[in-house]
Amino acid sequence: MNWFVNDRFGMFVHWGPYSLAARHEWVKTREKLTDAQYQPYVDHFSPDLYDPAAWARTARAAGMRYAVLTTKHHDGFCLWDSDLTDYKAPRDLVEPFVAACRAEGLKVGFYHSLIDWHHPEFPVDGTHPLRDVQPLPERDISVYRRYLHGQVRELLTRYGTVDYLFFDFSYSGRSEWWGGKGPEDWGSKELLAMVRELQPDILVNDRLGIPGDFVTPEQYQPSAPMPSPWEACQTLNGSWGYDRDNLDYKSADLLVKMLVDGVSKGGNLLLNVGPDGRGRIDPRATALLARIGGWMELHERSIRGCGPAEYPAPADCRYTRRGDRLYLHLFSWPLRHVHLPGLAGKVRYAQLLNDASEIRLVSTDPDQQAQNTRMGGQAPGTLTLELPVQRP
Ligand code: FUL
Repeated sequence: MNWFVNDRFGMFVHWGPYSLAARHEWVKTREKLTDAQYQPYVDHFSPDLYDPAAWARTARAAGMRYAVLTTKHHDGFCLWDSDLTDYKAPRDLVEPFVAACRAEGLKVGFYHSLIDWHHPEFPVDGTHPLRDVQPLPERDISVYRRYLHGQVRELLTRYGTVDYLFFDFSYSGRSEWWGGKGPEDWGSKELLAMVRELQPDILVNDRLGIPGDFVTPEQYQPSAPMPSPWEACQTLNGSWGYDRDNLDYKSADLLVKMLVDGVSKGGNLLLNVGPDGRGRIDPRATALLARIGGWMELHERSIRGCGPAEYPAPADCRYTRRGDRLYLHLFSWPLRHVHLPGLAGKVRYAQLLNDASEIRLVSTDPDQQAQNTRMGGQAPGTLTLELPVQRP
């Protein structure tokens, strides 16, 4: 867990034939496409601009310290040269990804879909593109289960150390629509045991339907610290796969706030990019990551190795803490003063992180503070900071 809770920030990469459709990675099932209708994207998946070194540099410059690639998404298409299927990229795309991550000092992560809309023995459920085709011959999930285990074995024995594995996903509740697939269907216990045997130090997520090393809130920020290590995965624009006409991008400001918010509650952020069909990360995404990187350059110390603080943060603020350093993040900039309950007498020195300039402590004396009406009669024990005239 050490690297994971220290690094805090990683890059998720969703990439595959759906990137050519360019309208969300679930396109095959959303539009109920048959294999034949999906095949043009497979046939034309020939990413001539694939440059994983550039991806890794982009991640590193954004302040990310690990990267997670979709080895296979729900469409079943494999990005590596699997011996177990021909439904795969014309060359191994995973190997150069791993090499590029290592060269940039990024930890290596694989995403691997449990769901497979291509495998002939994967049962048709409510999420399957063929859900309305009747009748379909019975399917035998034990055949698929063997295939799944075999492919995970390939991934964990061919590329040296793999630091992280994101399985996706088991169903809970709403079982009629989801088909109720879970741990027995995937052979989760055996699969996890094999993973741990092949890669003893690997971190595995919770989506096998049995406990893993960390939990994975998806596209939301938990409202409070969670009992186990966690990582929120978030999109830039609501889609994981390249979604050309979706212009609904989050701002860099919001993305930084999401990172800070997560760390203040003891969590990581896995932020997604969806490269296009040629292998390039969309310039709109690159620009956002560069802006996050600019912030990280100056504020990394308030993220890396940090976690929650025991003090209640004032409205629209977050604390992150590492040892005896407390970092206060102001999500909106108040007029000149910020009041910090419970901190009077506890802070020796305060400074702005971006330029190391001193922040004056207005009063650290609890008695004096209680009478200080100029500061709006703050509760005893409140520390008041005097902020710069202008937001830096
Ligand atoms: C979900 C998947 O269905 C999405 O396509 C995406 O991969 C996300 C990270 O997990 O469950």
